Amino acid sequence: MSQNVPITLTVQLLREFHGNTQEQNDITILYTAIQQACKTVASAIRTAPLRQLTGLAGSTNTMGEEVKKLDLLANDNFVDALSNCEKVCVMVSEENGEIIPVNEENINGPYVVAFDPLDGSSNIDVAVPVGSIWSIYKRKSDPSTGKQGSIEDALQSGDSIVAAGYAMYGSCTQIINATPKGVNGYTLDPVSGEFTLTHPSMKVPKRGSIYSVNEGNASSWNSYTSDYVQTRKTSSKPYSLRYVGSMVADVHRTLLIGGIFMYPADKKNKNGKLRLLYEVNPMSYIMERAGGKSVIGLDKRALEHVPTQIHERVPIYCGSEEDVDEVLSFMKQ
Ligand code: AHM
Ligand code: MG
Repeated sequence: MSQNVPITLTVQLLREFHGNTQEQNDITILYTAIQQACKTVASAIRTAPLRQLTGLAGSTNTMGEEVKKLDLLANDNFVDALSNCEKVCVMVSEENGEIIPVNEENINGPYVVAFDPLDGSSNIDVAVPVGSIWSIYKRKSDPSTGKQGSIEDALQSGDSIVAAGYAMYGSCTQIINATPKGVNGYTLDPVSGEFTLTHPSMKVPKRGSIYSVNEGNASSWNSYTSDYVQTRKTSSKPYSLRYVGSMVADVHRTLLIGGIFMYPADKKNKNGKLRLLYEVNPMSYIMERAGGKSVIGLDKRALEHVPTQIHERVPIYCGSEEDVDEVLSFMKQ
């Protein structure tokens, strides 16, 4: 009698990186660290009001944003887990102004990880879904030199991503992860403590019926964004507007049921609000691997853009292929 044996994220990664034993070993270990950090953050979020973990930490980060207690907890967990896993030479976090070196004994690590430890901070205290986002790159420098990973290792275009994913701390805890083999979704099983495959081979629908954008910024959008949104609202089959304000939740919905997620440039945010390395690139990589599109401007895929600063911001339009193509047609006009 055959029984369905659950497939864990770890088992799936071993399959996806089969054929290159070193890479398979390194990535699986690196993901053990990521999974550990996600589980700790998920647990802290679920019990935050009981453990006095809601509210502000009383400091601001280098971008002048107020830091929440859970931002710090999440960042510490990601930094500690990745710094000690021996597979990472340098990290970039939304919460740290500079690149984060790893422990001296681990500087030969073959990978660079850029992450937003807790995305959607403004939603933390109202129990709306938030998440963690990451992208993983091979280091550019030679590990045998015995030198720390550097900013040059971190400033790579998204086309160099080896794997990227996000955890969403919502009604359940899920990880969506993309590799060159495709996109798979895993749900944290509270009984086994494992991220278990529940959404195999995810594909974003070719077209959706939802647009997702902070429409409060509409008066300072560029004309093509305004014209596109107006068309979506006044066509014979108007789209619905859904906007959580947590990128993970808005992109997750777009991935599952299609449509478009945007954070355009506006008069206040001249390059948009979202950061390339740890928000735009991982989500764009996931979207493309799932058959969707993600652009930062006319005929410019997000993943092509080579950053010059670790906290560089870019506009983003991502989601279903036909919906992104429609925005591009407005850009061309
Ligand atoms: P954060 O990383 O500081 O939480 O900011 C990023 C968040 C995204 O999750 C979300 O898409 C966006 O900011 C929402 O911004 P706004 O409130 O301007 O609509
Ligand atoms: Mg963020």
